[in-house]
Amino acid sequence: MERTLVIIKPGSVLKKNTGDIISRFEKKGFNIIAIKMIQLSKDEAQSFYYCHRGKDFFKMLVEFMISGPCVPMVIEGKSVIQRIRDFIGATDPKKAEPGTIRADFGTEMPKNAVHASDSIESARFEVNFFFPDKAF
Ligand code: 3AN
Repeated sequence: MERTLVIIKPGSVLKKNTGDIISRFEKKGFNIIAIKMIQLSKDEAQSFYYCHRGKDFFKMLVEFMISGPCVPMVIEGKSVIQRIRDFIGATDPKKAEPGTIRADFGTEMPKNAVHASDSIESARFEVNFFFPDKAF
């Protein structure tokens, strides 16, 4: 069993796609074990994306992530980290496979609808970041 952290990004919340995106995960059979809506501060967004510090898109990414509320959630299941990555599609919505969440709800980077952990290490950090009681 694994846990992974998914964030419905501010652009999706603003466009009122939150319910539709949650529904996609549920209809696929994924188990959401924690969920909340929060407004990230600049410090929090910078800490969450610390691995991208120094990259040319870092400032744009942080500004976007604090532009409105977002909806982080923990999903639990067998091999769920990779399965969720496959399910949401490629980072760039224009390259994401048709039918994936990023293809259907994203526009361009960083407005790619959702975030999902990309490894066990990042999932541990990211789940603990938003939901310390679900740390693993
Ligand atoms: P992923 O979210 O698929 O793991 P990463 O880790 O490469 O992708 O990127 C982290 C976030 O930074 C992504 N959500 C993406 O929207 C944003 N990002 C990545 N590359 C760019 C870019 N060239 N311009 C703007 N935003 C970017």
